[in-house]
Amino acid sequence: MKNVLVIGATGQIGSELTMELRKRYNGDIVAGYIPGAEPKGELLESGPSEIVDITNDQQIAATVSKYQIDTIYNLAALLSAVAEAKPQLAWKIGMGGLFNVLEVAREKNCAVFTPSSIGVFGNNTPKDKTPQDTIRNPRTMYGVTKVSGELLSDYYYIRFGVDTRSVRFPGLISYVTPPGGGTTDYAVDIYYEAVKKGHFVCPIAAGTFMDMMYMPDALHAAIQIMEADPSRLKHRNSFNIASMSFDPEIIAGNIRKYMPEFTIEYKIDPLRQAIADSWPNSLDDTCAREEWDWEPHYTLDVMTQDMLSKLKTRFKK
Ligand code: AKB
Repeated sequence: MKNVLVIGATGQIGSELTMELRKRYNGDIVAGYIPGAEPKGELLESGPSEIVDITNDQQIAATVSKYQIDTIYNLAALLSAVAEAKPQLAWKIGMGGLFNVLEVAREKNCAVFTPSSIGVFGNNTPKDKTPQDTIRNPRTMYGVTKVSGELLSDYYYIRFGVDTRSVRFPGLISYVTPPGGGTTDYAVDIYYEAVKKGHFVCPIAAGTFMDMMYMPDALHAAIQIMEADPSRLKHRNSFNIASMSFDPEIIAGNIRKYMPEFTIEYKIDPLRQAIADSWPNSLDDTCAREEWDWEPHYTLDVMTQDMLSKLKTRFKK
């Protein structure tokens, strides 16, 4: 039996990860949410939910005690572009929140998963096949909180033995819950606009390559890393994982394979473009493959077919 608390359960990753964990484990999988972002439908009906504001350590501790939680998935965060608009809040949630989670985990003996991101890298990091262990010098608040979070999570493991583990997510693409305020969001929006309007105004320039991943692979990674044999892990916070790397022209071309009438134009968002330019073109995920058998399953082409078919059904096109 496994009892899991997912903090941020109604967000882009949380809404799908909570359901996946409920399918996999027969304990209590608690959907932690903040007022205004209540779970709905199947997420609400298929298991317990509790108000858990990550900035409130009492709420985290009370929920962990009530359900005898053994694993916390800490998914609360502001994404990169929003974090630049609200850096103080990004720090409060990203670092203050993580500190609260780690303290509760230390006291109540929980394992902790906190996603990191390609955002930990910066302009001085090698751009292609970025290695696992390399320069992490981001110039965004999002990146600063993610690097600091990796260091703090490793500290809690080394100093207190808290079982902290993490992966560096690339841009995540899904048709279920839209992301909010990320730099890689264009790669989700492009599918919605293709289906709704047949046309997309892209905020990221042609030729800008970033790592991306289809959500089923990301969910699989988040679960597999927590189930990995600890004796094989040389790294913990955090592993490079990779699936596909493309620029806007490549994804648009792939959509055109199934919707020949689809068109794209460019209207660059300078903030998002600067962030994208500071991130790697592609990551080297050898350590994840060697230490816990990470392997992605979705290609760009398979993802495009699935995204278009699911969104066409939803929007009845
Ligand atoms: C973002 O664009 O902010 C996120 C990320 C890559 O971490 N999707």
